[in-house]
Amino acid sequence: MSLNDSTNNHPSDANLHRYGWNDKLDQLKQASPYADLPHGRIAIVHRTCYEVVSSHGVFQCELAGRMLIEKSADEQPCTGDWITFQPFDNGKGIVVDMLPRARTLYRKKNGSRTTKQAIASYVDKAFVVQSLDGNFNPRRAERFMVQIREADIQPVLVLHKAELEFDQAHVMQAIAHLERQMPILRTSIHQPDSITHLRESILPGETAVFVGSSGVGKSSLINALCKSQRVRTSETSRSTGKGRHTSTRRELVEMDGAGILIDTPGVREFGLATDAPDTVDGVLDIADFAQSCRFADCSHQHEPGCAVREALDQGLLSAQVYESYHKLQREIRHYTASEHEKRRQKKSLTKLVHDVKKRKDMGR
Ligand SMILES: Nc1nc2c(ncn2[C@@H]2O[C@H](COP(=O)(O)OP(=O)(O)O)[C@@H](O)[C@H]2O)c(=O)[nH]1
Ligand SMILES: [Mg+2]
Ligand SMILES: [Zn+2]
Repeated sequence: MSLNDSTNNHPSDANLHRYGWNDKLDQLKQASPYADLPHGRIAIVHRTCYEVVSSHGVFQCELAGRMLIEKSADEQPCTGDWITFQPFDNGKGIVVDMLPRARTLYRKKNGSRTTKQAIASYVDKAFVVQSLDGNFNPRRAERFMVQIREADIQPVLVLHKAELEFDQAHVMQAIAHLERQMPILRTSIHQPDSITHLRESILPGETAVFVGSSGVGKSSLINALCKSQRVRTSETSRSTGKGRHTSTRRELVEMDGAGILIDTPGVREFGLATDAPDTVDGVLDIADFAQSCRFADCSHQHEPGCAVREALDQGLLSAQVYESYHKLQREIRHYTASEHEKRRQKKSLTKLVHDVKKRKDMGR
């Protein structure tokens, strides 16, 4: 294939900048052993096939065997990753390398204690969508926010279906601490101004991921931002009145004007996969209190001179947020401990293999 081939409906070289390609990425690529091959961004991950957007069109790629072997599941490319690939004539190709990851959103996989899963990479903003028809849950939002902040991504809380009736005072009071830490938007597909506002919060070349439970309206929001219908939404089933869940994959689309949007299927559980307990202080807005604790390593439980507990007693900090703080800290400690254990086991296995090999060599 001639690499100068370019089909009309595919991004040209310059247009990959709209997908977030920049000088820094270019330098990373030039420093890699595959600098001569074309690069692209993962738009969709199917079971074993990766849809790659490149300046030569969209390619259906498979992973090079070496990448399958050398990389664990969470290290293999996910939506939003930048890769280099060997193209073939028929729009097919092989992913041979991946540029170093940045700003990747992970989560802990359901049912496992430690295995983490990469959700999206090279993300600038993460919109945590909750709908005001019963999905609103500040504890769930906090959990998302911690994981997002930890990845150096800017979190934004989106309270969607805002045209519905809801208890304003209750909602505002429950998110007061989050509101001091991050932007909060209220949106509805029935309120065009709110969609315009949302669109304006995503800058040209930026990548925004939408996360939240199934049925909250993530795909509808993305379609509203794209004008032309881009991703599948669940239409409310007439018989049950509930939305059917249709998104099963993470999908990257270009917003009208500028910006890249990543839709995600709803996740029921968003387990923390982070070992940075300090992030929790920031998100829950208790860092300022914690600074005044008598002991620098105060756990804010039983220590004398704990300014966090004092704030709790004075009603400056809500009991729910205080409890949430300890719950998230416990979860992070568990995750960190099992990661350490995993690493230790891997190390001793490597040593065992090494020792056996050495003994065999000596016996020769
Ligand atoms: N009332 C109301 N319903 C909405 C709004 N946005 C989306 N929906 C409905 O919510 C349901 C789930 O939407 P969908 O975009 O598929 O949610 P997703 O699972 O988060 O992607 C569908 O029936 C939509 O029509 C909104 O602003 N207000
Ligand atoms: Mg969806
Ligand atoms: Zn304290």
